[in-house]
Amino acid sequence: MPLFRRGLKTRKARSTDRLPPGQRLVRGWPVLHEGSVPRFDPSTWRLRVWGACEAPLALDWDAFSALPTFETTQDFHCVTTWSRYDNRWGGVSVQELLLRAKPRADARFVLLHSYDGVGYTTNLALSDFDRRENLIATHHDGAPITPEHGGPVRAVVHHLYAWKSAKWLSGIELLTEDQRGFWEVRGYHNHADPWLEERYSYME
Ligand SMILES: Nc1nc2c(c(=O)[nH]1)N[C@H]1C(S)=C(S)[C@@H](COP(=O)(O)O)O[C@H]1N2
Ligand SMILES: [Mo]
Repeated sequence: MPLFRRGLKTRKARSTDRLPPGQRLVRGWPVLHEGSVPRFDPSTWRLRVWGACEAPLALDWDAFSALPTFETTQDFHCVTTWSRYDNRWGGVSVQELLLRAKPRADARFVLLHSYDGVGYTTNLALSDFDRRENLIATHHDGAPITPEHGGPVRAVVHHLYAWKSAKWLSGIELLTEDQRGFWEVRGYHNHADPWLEERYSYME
């Protein structure tokens, strides 16, 4: 039995509902990452999908750029407590790639790999990654994603804290067993749902 009748919900309550607990809204777009911004070389970059899949991929820039794209507007929540509303992302659907790579029936997890100097990785359940609104993004608010924001290609998984959205993406590894990524082995939560405030690993 709900404590309050639905009809009593105010407009203010509805907009507050958009901000996950412990977060604050920012107007700009902070830049956050470990290490320095890597140089992108279109002649050597590949987007690889490998591991527990039937048709591993190694797409070069031209092949990746030829894939169908879509746009979606989403909020972005960083575990350091800033949230940015209405990010208009453009890029390739994660599902578009997975359709081609054909994950095996026993694939249950993914580890995303970046081509930066720290070897950033982040892990997700395949069910969190394989969602229609997730992207391998190339555009933000209509413009190509800048290098400091992970351009030209980054992951975007908006329903989890933003550290799951790997910048400078070069690899998607399909796994049968979960394998913690860069922050997940350094005390951050394995799942990272901002609505449940899954910030740190001691909360697991
Ligand atoms: N390769 C890489 N990706 C990364 C990070 C990083 O350090 N390295 N930081 C993550 C974190 S903690 C956040 S909040 C977002 C920040 O994205 P932005 O800098 O575009 O706002 O990128 C995520 N992706
Ligand atoms: Mo973050």
